[in-house]
Amino acid sequence: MNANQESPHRRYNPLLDEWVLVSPHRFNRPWQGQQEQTEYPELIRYDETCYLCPGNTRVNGAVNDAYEKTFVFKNDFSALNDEFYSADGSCDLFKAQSIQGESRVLCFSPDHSKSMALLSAKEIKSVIDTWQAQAIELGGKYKWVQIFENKGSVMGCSNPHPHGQIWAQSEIPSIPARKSQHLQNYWQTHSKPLLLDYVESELKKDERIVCANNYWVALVPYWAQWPFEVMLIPRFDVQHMHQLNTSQKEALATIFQEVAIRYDNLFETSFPYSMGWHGAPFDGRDHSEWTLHACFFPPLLRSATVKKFMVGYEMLADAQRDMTPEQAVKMLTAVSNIHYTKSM
Ligand code: H2U
Repeated sequence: MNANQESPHRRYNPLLDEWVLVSPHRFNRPWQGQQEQTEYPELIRYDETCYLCPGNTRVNGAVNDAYEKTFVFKNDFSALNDEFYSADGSCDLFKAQSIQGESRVLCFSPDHSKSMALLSAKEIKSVIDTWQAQAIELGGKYKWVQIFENKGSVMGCSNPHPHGQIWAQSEIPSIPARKSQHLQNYWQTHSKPLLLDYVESELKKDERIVCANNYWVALVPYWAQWPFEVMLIPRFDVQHMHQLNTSQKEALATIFQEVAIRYDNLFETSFPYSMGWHGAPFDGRDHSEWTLHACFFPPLLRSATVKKFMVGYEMLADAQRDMTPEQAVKMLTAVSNIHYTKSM
């Protein structure tokens, strides 16, 4: 039987109790399908037609502050609000639930031409400070605060101005709820947070580390589904964003910037991704099993224009990837940690 590193195999994701099919030999298959537009950084620092630039008027007529660092506003098209839905579907087959919440938009910088990869570590630290303040405020009202960023039109981002979103809600969403359950199961057996054990083992193996500092590790998880998926995991015990101290936030800003720069350098493009934070729910309970962490899910596969599609087998069976996470790490560590537009 042919058994080698290139052979198809499945890898288990203990956070979500699911498998990913790895088929490294498929990476060189020909591609005659859809090509994405290449996105380069925006050139103008202020765009009078942008809904997110300082001082500009948004779609609904509200005027943005003349902000100098970050700016948060209530999403004019909020997915969540404080109304109550009278749910009459309460049987097994037709279950509905009322949900309350708030959706906010967070502009990372007044400079329209920037992205996380182009902001300084100090400017990224201001974003982290804002994430903290939002988590404290919204976590006081809702059980779940989802901080995320969609970057690039291929990820559904509606505007190139550097921004992310914060959705807070009364019910814990499905993915974090599953994660919570599996973190709890691990805690009950091992009396240690799963992700702290995981990051320690990854540091020892040193096969999937993109970069690391005293407080944080960026790695392509063993069970990554997206070609260049990255997790940012702390090397210390922390459950919530708002618990990070100044040194931990400064170190986070530095490593976040390095991940974003390496992403952009990979195909010399403004690298699209969806990124978000997972931490313990705000339900007043002890959540020692949780470790705050960020997940980056970038869609690009083999160039700035060819993306991975999660279709067919992925929709019906399991996620599947062609190159291995180890090959992805080799590519991410081979590129410079200085942004390609600055080294030209
Ligand atoms: P995305 O780029 O990830 O779609 O986020 C931008 C959000 O900004 C989007 O959810 C909101 C949209 O509803 N928005 C406003 O609230 N007001 C506006 O004037 C434009 C966009």
